[in-house]
Amino acid sequence: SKKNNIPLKRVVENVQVGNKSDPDPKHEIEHREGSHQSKHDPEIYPELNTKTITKKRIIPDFILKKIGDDPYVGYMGKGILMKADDLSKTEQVEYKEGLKKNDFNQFLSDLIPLDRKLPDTRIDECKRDYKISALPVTSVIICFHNEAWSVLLRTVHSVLNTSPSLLLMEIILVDDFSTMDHLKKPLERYISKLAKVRLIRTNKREGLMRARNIGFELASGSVLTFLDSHVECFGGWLEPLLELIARNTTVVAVPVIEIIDANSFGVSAGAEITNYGGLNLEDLRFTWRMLPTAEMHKRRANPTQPLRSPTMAGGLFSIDRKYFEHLGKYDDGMIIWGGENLELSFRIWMCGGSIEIHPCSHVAHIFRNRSPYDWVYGVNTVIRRNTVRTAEVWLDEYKEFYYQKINHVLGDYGDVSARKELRERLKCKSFDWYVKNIYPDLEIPAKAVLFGQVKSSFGQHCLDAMGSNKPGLFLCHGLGGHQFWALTERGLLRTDSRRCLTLDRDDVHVVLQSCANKVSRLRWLYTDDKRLKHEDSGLCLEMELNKKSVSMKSCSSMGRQVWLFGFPESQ
Ligand code: LR7
Ligand code: MN
Repeated sequence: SKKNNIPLKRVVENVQVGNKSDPDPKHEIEHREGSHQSKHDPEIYPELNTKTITKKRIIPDFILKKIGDDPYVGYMGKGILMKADDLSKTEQVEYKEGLKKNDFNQFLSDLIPLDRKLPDTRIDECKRDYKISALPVTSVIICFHNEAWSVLLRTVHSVLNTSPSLLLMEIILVDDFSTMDHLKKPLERYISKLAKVRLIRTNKREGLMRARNIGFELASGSVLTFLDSHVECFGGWLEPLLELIARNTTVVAVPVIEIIDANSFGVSAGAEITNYGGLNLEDLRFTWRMLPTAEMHKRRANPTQPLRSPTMAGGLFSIDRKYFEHLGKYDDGMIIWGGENLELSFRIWMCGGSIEIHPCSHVAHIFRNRSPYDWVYGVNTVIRRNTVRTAEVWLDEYKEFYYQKINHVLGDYGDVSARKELRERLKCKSFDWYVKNIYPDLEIPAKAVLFGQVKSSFGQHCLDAMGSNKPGLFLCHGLGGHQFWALTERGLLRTDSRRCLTLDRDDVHVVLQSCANKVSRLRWLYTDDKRLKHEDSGLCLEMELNKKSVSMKSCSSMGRQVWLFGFPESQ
């Protein structure tokens, strides 16, 4: 491992002090692959001289201006705000291609050294010596599908550079059937020079759950540390996680997840825990929850204390290897992406373990709005399958919230009997126990008197939350989701557990607002003649002639004010 660190240090020096033959080292770097390394250590990086992967990158002038006196682009996690207009025509083509392929700014990432430094933002109490010899050794497992070169290798180098070598058994890269050329031979050649880094490939697209299980099979460290393929670790991230597990092997240890901005590649860095893992019962999706200010203040009395979290985001955590196996690894009936993070979270808590976020451990992750890769079966089918598997095995009676929302269209979710047996065998507690003991703040959606879609009496169109706060009309699809509405006992018309239908202050436009707002403005009456009457204003919901929008009008006998509640069978 020392071997790894020496040339890497030089990379920074190289970029900092420059190469004598190049008067302006910042202006021209051979990049993408951190290839400046080859100049200094052809023994270790001979392949970087080959044509396949060496590519000259010229740093655009406007970026040079922006970095000023910094030794290189992205130094200390600093971001660069940029847009296509800042670039030359040819650069624009690359920039746009990079965005399209990755949904992050690959063009900029390619200009940032693979071993850029990040600041140390930890609170002082975290900066202590750890008793390395008393900590377990970890295998780091990173699975990826079609990841960008500079992003993947920055992840690898960051792990190598920030982990005490005595604690790092190996890094196992699991290539989940990528198709990109740079991930073939070039990657093999590159990592063959890095001690401790191994690469295994799946024979078909497995999805991240099975790919991680494959990584587990190969791992020999006593702890497994899973990471996404686009992260950067802060110094000191690993020791606190391993220490938690050293004390208790049923603790699943999670770092504070910082943000790498998908466009500027700036790394935000905090010191404290500001968020923890939550859950939306109706969508059965992971959500971030803010730690209340009072809680944050309380934590300052003992700032290095880990925070127990009801769920985890899923991407970054350490777990004892034997415990992971005992718990049943990942559900191998799950595919591609989604759902496994909650499934594992429930499993850990309900079967006797715990999830703890350590405030001294920080890892940054590229957050993006969309995953650009091929979902093989379609994104909705994939997520629904994994989520239904989770609900069937772990949610007990609480699964009804989700099932109601998807109109009980469960789709093909495969066979879950082995997972149910696992739950029996481990004598896990009920979901109700989990809610009451681990997640008492969980928002339980208000009971509905009527629910389903809200369909115009003219037949085709349904009230649709449109994924925004301005609902409109859309062709009915019968799958719930944005077309799910529930009229509660108190007369609130909600689309999810938080957002309710109400009128804008102008009393004309229909909007979604927090269900916690003043209740008199939120109340609706579903009349005997099937009108939706807003109590406060006395107005009725009416379909516009364009059949795309709704607005509030004086109540009348017009058919455009008649709405049918429920799901297709009952309409
Ligand atoms: O078919 C696939 N095969 C893969 O190997 C699909 C994905 N992957 C890899 C992919 O290359 C990446 O490394 O799996 C990883 C996760 O996929 P992302 O990064 O596209 O998605 P994400 O960051 O939104 O993923 C979050 O939710 C997922 C649900 O299945 C997983 O739990 C991810 O690990 C999780 N990531 C995090 O928790 C990081 C923190 C961000 C948050 C929230
Ligand atoms: Mn990710």
